[in-house]
Amino acid sequence: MQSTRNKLIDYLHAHADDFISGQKLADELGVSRNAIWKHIKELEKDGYVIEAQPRKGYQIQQLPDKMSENTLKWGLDTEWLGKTIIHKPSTPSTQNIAHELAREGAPHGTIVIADRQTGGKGRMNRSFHSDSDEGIWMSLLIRPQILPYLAPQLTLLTATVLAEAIDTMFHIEAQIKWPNDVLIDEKKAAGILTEMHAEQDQIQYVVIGIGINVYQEQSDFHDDIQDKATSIGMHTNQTIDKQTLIQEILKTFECQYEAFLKSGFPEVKEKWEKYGFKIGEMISIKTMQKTWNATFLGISEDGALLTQVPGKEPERIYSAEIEWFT
Ligand code: BTX
Repeated sequence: MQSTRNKLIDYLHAHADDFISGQKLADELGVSRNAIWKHIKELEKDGYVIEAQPRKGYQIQQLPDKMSENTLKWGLDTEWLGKTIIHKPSTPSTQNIAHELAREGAPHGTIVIADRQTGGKGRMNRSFHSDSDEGIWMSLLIRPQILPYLAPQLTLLTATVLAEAIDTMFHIEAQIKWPNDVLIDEKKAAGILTEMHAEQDQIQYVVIGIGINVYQEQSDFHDDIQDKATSIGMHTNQTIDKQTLIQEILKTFECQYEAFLKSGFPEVKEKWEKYGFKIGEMISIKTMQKTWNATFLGISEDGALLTQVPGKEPERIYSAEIEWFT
């Protein structure tokens, strides 16, 4: 259920060109005029700029600079993704909160987002630097009706969503390093961590963690990633509004996810390969058992890395680290 406050923001936003009388707002929202006045005062405390004119009513002028559940929802053009948003100024990891919420039964499409994380997680217990508010750190909780073995395809889908959103909004050519790194100019601008809770043949839920470097300068990155990390801001002169970027990502994700459920992986594969990095080139593949070199052919119709050692049959790799020869 939407709170009165959210309804008020939505209503003022939808009528941002007009002044709306207190009486009209009270009628629309089914509360007293006095309650409307109190909510307006609360919104102003949160940084909303609302003009109030005698006899004309209220008009919203400006959103607060700082991110909140409300500002994220304002203008979010999705059907189900982000209808519930949990925003934290600081937290160890949005993944942890999303898992907790999922276990408590939070709905499909819930988003957890933090200004900064003190214990950002990467894959295989690696850490993901996200201890400043210069990036986007969020987790999407979804409950897909697909078989568990297909879940890795969601990581590939998310990577195409990020590459496409960056491309659409900033005309930056992003690329994807299999399976989950989004690169700009061969350096990592975003990472994805997909975690799943499932039984043999049924997914309970999936949490997709997305970390995007947005405003950092090169010197802002920790020493260990100085030569391999980059941010969107380093590649555009455009002013970047984090909230608009988040909304674009959510909208694109929802759209591609729906298409994926309807038509399966082929469309995702096609998009992924459009952004795929070093397709057709030699790569070094490392698994727990061995390291070898092969040509990177693309991804298979189930999302595996498709490689070929010269003179041998193409091979599908489902889990490995890869390196490129420069
Ligand atoms: P990954 O294991 O592919 O990448 C982690 C590796 O990336 C690190 O070992 C380091 O070398 C490098 N790295 C660390 N921080 C950054 C950074 N800010 N930019 C570029 N490279 C970096 C990628 O894992 C998965 C990242 C998911 C992060 C999101 S943020 C929201 C959610 N919450 C959370 O704790 N994790 C996810």
